Amino acid sequence: MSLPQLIRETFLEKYGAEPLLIRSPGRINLIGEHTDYNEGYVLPAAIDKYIYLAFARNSGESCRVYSRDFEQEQTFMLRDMRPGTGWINFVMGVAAQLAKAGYVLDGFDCVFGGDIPIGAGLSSSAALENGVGMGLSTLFELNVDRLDLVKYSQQAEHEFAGVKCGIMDMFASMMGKEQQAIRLDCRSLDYAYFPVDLGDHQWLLCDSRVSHSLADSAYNERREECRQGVTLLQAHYPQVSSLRDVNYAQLSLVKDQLPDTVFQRCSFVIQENERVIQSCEALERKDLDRLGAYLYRSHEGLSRDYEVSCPELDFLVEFTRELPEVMGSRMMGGGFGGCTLNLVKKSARQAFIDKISTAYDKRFGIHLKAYEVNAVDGTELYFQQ
Ligand code: GAF
Repeated sequence: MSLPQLIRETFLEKYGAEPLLIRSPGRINLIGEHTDYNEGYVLPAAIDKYIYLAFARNSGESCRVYSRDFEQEQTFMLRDMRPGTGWINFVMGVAAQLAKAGYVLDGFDCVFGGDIPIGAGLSSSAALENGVGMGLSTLFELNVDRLDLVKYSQQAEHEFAGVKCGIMDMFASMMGKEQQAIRLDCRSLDYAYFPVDLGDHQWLLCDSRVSHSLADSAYNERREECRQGVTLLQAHYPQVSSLRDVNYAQLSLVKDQLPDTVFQRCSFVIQENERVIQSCEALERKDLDRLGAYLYRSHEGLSRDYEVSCPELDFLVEFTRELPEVMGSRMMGGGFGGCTLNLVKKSARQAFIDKISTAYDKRFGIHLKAYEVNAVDGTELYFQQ
């Protein structure tokens, strides 16, 4: 049975009504890490790993939600939506944002499940939040604008999950397009699509299968360090309102006035922003040498200056450096675990997976997982009777 069928069947079994189905994808990010909350640029794509969500109204004011992956049901009342524990926050958080924006909701039931690996940095939570927003908008005929849904997903993450994330993950999952990456300006939210077709090369994910527990706290800490950087920079450059407004030469001029750590964080973000723009040019020209070099430089910065990598991710990236079939590699997403993104020659794909898996297993005793992913359309109504 396919995944959407399974979700529908589970819904029928548990709640006895015919549901509508939403499909919501995870995302990769080609380059532009930790730039979104600094009002910079990112280059993500929605991928063919999904969460499916089934929804139907019920006649009460309570909402019953069943996670197929966790085999667990949680309920909440619409008149009492407050941060709880675990995955229900991603559902309740979005319902609460819709209610706050004045949309009228009634009781509903929901079943969801998917094949986006959890904790692998592929944004299963953003996919879930977007799926809930789209599902409730469809179910209650609210006609909420897609960009507003993206913002509600982000707010849900801030207020209910406690992670002060940027907008990239939910934007990519909602606005994705087949075969395309999205260059997003996270300040204006202007965006443009870029073909990801790379001829005889492909994108390949290596899942380190580690997820270090400091990820959320360190993420919020990095955000705070960047904010401090902006405040200090404003003393010299009053027109600056985010790191996006500063170039590396300007930053270097005031290096002595900044704490070392703050300088390091700012210097990474400023250079990463430039790499996004340059990577788009390289993609357009199909210049894989250049693109690959930017990936490696991005990883160096994330590891050394932004300090969000970990030994497992560093190993996976370093291992590829001597392999002629790999053009570039870097850690992807928030950091401290999850996947590396690799630009690999298609014909050497399996040999590469074998080599890197053996080496990783030998070094860390962990069985790596490799995922081949394709760029797809964003969150959408999948089925409605
Ligand atoms: C996480 C966040 F959710 C994103 O907003 C982004 O900041 C990313 O880390 C790092 O680029 O996925």
